[in-house]
Amino acid sequence: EDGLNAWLRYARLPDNIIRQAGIPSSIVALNSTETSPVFVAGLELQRGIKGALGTNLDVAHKSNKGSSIVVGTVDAFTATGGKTGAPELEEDGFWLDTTGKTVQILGQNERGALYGAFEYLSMLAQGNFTKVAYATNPSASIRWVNQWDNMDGTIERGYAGLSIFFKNNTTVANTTRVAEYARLLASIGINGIVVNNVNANPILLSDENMAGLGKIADAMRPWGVRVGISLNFASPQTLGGLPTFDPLDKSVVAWWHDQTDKLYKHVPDMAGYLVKANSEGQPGPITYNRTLADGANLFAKAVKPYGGIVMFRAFVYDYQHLNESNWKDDRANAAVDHFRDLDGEFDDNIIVQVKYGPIDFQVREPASPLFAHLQQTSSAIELQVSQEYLGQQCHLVYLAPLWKTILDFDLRIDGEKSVIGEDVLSGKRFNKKLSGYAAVVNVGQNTTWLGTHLAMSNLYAYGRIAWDPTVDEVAILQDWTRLTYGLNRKVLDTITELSMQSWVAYENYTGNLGVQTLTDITYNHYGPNPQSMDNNPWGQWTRADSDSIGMDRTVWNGTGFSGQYPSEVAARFESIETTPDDLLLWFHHVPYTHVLKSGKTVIQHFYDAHYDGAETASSFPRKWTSLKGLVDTQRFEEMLFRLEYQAGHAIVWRDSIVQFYNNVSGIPTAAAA
Ligand code: BDP
Repeated sequence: EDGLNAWLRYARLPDNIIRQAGIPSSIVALNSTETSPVFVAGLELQRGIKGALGTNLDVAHKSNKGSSIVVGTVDAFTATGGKTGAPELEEDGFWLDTTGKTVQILGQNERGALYGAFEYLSMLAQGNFTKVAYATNPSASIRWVNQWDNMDGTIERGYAGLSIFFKNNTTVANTTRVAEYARLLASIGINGIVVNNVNANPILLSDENMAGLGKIADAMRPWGVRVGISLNFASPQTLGGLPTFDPLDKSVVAWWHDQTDKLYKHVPDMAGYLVKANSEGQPGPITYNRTLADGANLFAKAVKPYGGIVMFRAFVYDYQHLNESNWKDDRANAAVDHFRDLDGEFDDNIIVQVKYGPIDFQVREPASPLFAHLQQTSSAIELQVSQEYLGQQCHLVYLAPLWKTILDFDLRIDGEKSVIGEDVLSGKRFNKKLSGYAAVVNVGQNTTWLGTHLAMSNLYAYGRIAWDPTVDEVAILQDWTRLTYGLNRKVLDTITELSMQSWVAYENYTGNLGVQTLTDITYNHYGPNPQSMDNNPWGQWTRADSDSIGMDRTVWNGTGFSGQYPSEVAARFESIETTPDDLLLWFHHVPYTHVLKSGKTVIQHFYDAHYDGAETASSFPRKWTSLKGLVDTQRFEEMLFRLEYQAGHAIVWRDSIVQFYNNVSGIPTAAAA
């Protein structure tokens, strides 16, 4: 198996399990045209049941007398006289009832019905025939992925080959993989995708490419996935030939409205725009002394008549002006500094998209404090399924536990419970309809989608978490494992063990105590390079010297970052005593000999953790080898190759970091002393 079917394999279940299934004898997809999600849901049910249970069911479009699996909207079902226990559902939600003669899969809308079909199939494919009757609604309305695909077909921070969307500065003619990707996304409840890189090329707005976007949207629409695009702020000038791209200039406003009108002719249900402005060399409104809100509102007004939205990124910082020798300089402050005073200035169809931590997808970061400042503005979190700083899919790192540290974090805004996933991103805390999730997912042409088989648990987990951030990270990992590798207990236990150890191990061998991932920061973000973590213009600094290490981000003595949190949280991080060990060096600058809560010194923790992490990674190939014969040969061999590589690279990491800090501090390890 080459991985192309990911978790939608529908592999035949063992006969003794199939015998317990008791599946109705037909499928009814209510009121559906051939490109509608309900029709697609009917075909998917047919495909999945044939695959997992070996039974061929017809798909009809009207209710019949016999027992059936009915999929459709609640409205369509009740309009034909159907009786259901479904409660009032929210957008994209569904009701699944397998208790009666008829299995009811009823969505609030067609997309919800499709999600219900996938959920039912997920149960069947895991050999779970329990009778259930429940409704489920997504935690948030925005559940998107962002591709960082370039128009020439390369992918920024992509580790799985070339783009499935673009080639030679235009869109691909064959959209087979695009549709297959949409199917994967739909199966985990993702309802939107931005197809091009945030570092956007204006050429996407050529007539030919707009037509191509139309084809991409056509391929994804049946799966309920709406397409959006990233914009380059300077396009009116670089593509449109105007003398300016000032967002308040009338000709610029007219140009963007015109482009938007044209786009909606090709993609009538376009989800909207994603904008990276005034960051890392990208143009933006600040160039003209306009505010970020002025810039965002321009696009918001253009898409508003079409029901579109604007995802405006909070990842705004100006690396040219960061200065490591200025003790107070701190890139972590940038997002709140830029957006704090703009709360209330954004149109209501704008969502500020905030990276989970204040720096940049590091192995450990505190949650972004910006969520506490966006009270009148909608917000979404940006996660990264692509493991840019986290081993680039050459290392197994199951990311759900990392994401949960952020999503489960209580910001205590105004002294009230304000858990990021449950309260803030759900829109409940500040009463927002638009809010949610975006994840950078750089799938490519490789048949494994992400470059390696086990990395796909991250994509799966992302969708499940965006649907319900309170979900258990082990439970979803195990659903994924059964769907991807079958029901064997040993396979399940081994993949669970490896995955659940993987983030901890990676943190141990790459950067401890909140010091950040000690990787090469200059460009490729891969492999150990602790010396690059100081004296660089990107503001990712450890501030290590011969006696001490860590960024002092306190208000009383440091960069003031801890003061960006609501008072209860700020007080906790302000003091060394109440800062947890795993974020100590994020918030404080301490001697290497500082004693942690664990009783170890900082430097000894560094040494030990690097040995522990490398040791754990070195056990991965051995444990995986025990699955020989239980996992098909191709996926077994390809994964073993990666895990062996990881075990070796973890030693490179261990020795580089240990030696580096041994040289810098002059302190031998306790074992050597
Ligand atoms: C950094 C990446 C860079 C992205 C940037 C962003 O290294 O390639 O363009 O984030 O998110 O992590 O805009």
